[in-house]
Amino acid sequence: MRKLWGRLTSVNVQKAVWGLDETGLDYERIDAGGAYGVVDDPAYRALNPNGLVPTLEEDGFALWESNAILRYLAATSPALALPDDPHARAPTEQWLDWQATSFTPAMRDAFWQLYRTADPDRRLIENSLKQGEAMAAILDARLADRDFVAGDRFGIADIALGCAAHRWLNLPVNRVERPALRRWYERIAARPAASRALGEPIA
Ligand SMILES: N[C@@H](CCC(=O)N[C@@H](CS)C(=O)NCC(=O)O)C(=O)O
Repeated sequence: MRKLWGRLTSVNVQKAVWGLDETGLDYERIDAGGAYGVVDDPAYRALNPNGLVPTLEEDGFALWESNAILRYLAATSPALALPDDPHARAPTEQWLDWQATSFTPAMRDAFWQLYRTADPDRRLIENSLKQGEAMAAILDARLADRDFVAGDRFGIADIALGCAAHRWLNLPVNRVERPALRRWYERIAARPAASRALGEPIA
């Protein structure tokens, strides 16, 4: 049986859940991480030495890193298949990396200070929100004249960035309104396969 390890309040687990739900594959999700623990058990560390979630496990095959899981699902499931042509495929790779290295790190301090810190540091929050706005402006501009982040159909870049946008748009702060980003988010969030991933509070 295919297993996905990870609590649904993790944005990285949400990406894997959404991806799996788009494929229609059967899987069992097992709560792990945060208050659920599990991630320090030797058996879990043998699957994922980082002690982080998510981890996908399939008959002796274990895969961690949420965007690697999305790429794997795209490689193995027609529903999420990427184009073979390098030019057609490259934007997906680019936007996946941008999510992981730019957009999500920009908002990380704001999220941690607002949700995971007893005595939040306003300066860290403000600085992080400023960086997050810069990233949101880039994504909004990208979406001004297109329905999906990469290519002409829904794909794994929309999943990765959709989960990041879900967090960004639900932070309890004032944001600049980004109409194209908002329209895209609402369109992809309405997909049936998004409901489990995006149905939980963000923390
Ligand atoms: N780059 C990794 C990051 C994984 C990660 O940081 N996961 C967090 C949750 S979002 C985690 O496991 N935190 C510890 C915990 O939940 O116990 C990925 O994309 O999968």
